[in-house]
Amino acid sequence: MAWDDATEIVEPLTPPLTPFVDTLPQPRRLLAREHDGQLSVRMRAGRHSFHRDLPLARVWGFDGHTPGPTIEAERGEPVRVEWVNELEGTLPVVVTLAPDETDADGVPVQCLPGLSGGAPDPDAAALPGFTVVHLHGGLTPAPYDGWAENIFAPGQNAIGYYPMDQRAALLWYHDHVMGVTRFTVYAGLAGLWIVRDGLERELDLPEGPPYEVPLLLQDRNFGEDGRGRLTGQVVHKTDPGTMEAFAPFTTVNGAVWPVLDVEPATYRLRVLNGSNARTFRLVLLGNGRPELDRVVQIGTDGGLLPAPVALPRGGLVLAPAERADLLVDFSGLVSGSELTLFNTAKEPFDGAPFPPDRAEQAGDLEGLLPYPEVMRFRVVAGPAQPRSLPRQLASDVVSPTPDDLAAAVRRAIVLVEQELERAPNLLTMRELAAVPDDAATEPVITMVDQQGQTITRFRTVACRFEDTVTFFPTLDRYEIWQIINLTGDTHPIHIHLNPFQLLARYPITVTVPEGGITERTTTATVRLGQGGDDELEHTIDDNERGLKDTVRVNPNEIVELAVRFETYSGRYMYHCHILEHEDRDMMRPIVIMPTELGPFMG
Ligand SMILES: [Cu+2]
Repeated sequence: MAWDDATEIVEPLTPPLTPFVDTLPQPRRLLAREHDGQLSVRMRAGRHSFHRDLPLARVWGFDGHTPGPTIEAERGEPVRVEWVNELEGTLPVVVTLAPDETDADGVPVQCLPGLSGGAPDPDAAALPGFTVVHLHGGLTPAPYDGWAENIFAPGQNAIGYYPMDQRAALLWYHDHVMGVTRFTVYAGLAGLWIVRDGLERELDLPEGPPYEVPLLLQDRNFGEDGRGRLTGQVVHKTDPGTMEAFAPFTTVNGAVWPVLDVEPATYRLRVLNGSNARTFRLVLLGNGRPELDRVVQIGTDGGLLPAPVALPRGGLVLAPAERADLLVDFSGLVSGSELTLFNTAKEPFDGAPFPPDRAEQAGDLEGLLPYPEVMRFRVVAGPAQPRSLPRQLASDVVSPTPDDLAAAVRRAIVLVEQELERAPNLLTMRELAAVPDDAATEPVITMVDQQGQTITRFRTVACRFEDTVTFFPTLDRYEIWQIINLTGDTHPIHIHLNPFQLLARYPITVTVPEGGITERTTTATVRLGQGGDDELEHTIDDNERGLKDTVRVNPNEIVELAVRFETYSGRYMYHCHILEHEDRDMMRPIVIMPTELGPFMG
């Protein structure tokens, strides 16, 4: 990887808010066991302080707060939640499409607060509080999984039943309503959910405050009054060149650039990227130097890794919905020491590297990263408590056997961006079916090897969410999914129900002829092998060698994964977790069926 030409010095913006003055908020803990597994969570409008110097913002939140309470459950102890929809009024977010990509000074409008000349979207302004709650990472029966079209209006209450027959892990719950998830989650409808179990407790890891700290990262933007002062009004802004909202201010647990006082001890950080679209690459700096050696990663989306791993050299990459379970050793630091987390990922994220030792200067207006600050840790006096690290963590991450994989059903999915006239580009996930050699009269995706020999031809069998289901996985049987990225950006693909394991990332070069992507067809050549100008490594990181439920599919790349749907049959979804993509239209249904019903299916 070359980092030299990846950076250029830009004149940074002066932050309109002072960083590292607000204390990191800690969401209320809601322990299911203390309520016999019967919880009631009210979705309500509320007022929220994103920063001490901002007026209170109108938000929607679980229990009226953003983030909502952190629900903690025990493996094997089912939790029943009554999701009470008491959302009053209309969407507390001003949604706007700015008329230009940059302001008069050439600054991208997404780096700036305010509407940048855009009008408030009247449909969004009139949107009532429709919701359907999804527990991301939950092994949840289909009726309770939060199917995007099963919508509850204000005054209507949903019951969620979560068996919790699953490994300890950090999950999260959030709204999933069809077509507007990017607004409802942005308005505040998200919270963390921690599953605990005995296997994890045997390792004696920090549990609960003060040494276990959940960190929910989300970027947010705010309105501006006529005199250029921030109003605190939450703003979702896109522009003609960017369909995603990349907001300039990073919040952690709902506070912009907060600070956490830590003792010289080992802390367990449970990190989730809950942003709509922004990918973070986190680098910890002390006195301007990377301190990544203080951090080890012990868990990922689906819980503990087999063994602790070091963070990637360039920093910890978390795309929307990805999680990391980290142990950070603050011991040996004198009182008053400060360590700061920075984000070095430019947007739209495509995997491009950035030197970690320059993280403090990672601000990049072109890269829609005006302020690289994330949060600060300030060491206070306390007993030094270094913690010895277990060498082995999870022994229950079982990989599929060669026999499992040989018998697996293989599926192929392609990520495409279709240019439309007079409308923003449409991103879709298209399901493919192999065509026999002699039947290639229709538009196809041709996969060729490095010598140019054709391996497979694929026709497109489904494009939009409403298209008929083509994936009917058999319960308890391994499947191999290949996700082929024809776009220029990284997409975090999330599959509901069971977590999966990555098998490979393959570099590819993609050729799409003019007009090759139409409403219903896809024409492209996908050649295996790395292109000359492609600098990505296309490897599986050590911290991805566990159970994942969301995987980054980079440009010029195929991700191959093994998934086995277990326990529950029924209708679920898989989708891109960039919420602007999921809403339009990177989401597809899957229907999981028991083997015995196979003979009776049409
Ligand atoms: Cu996407």
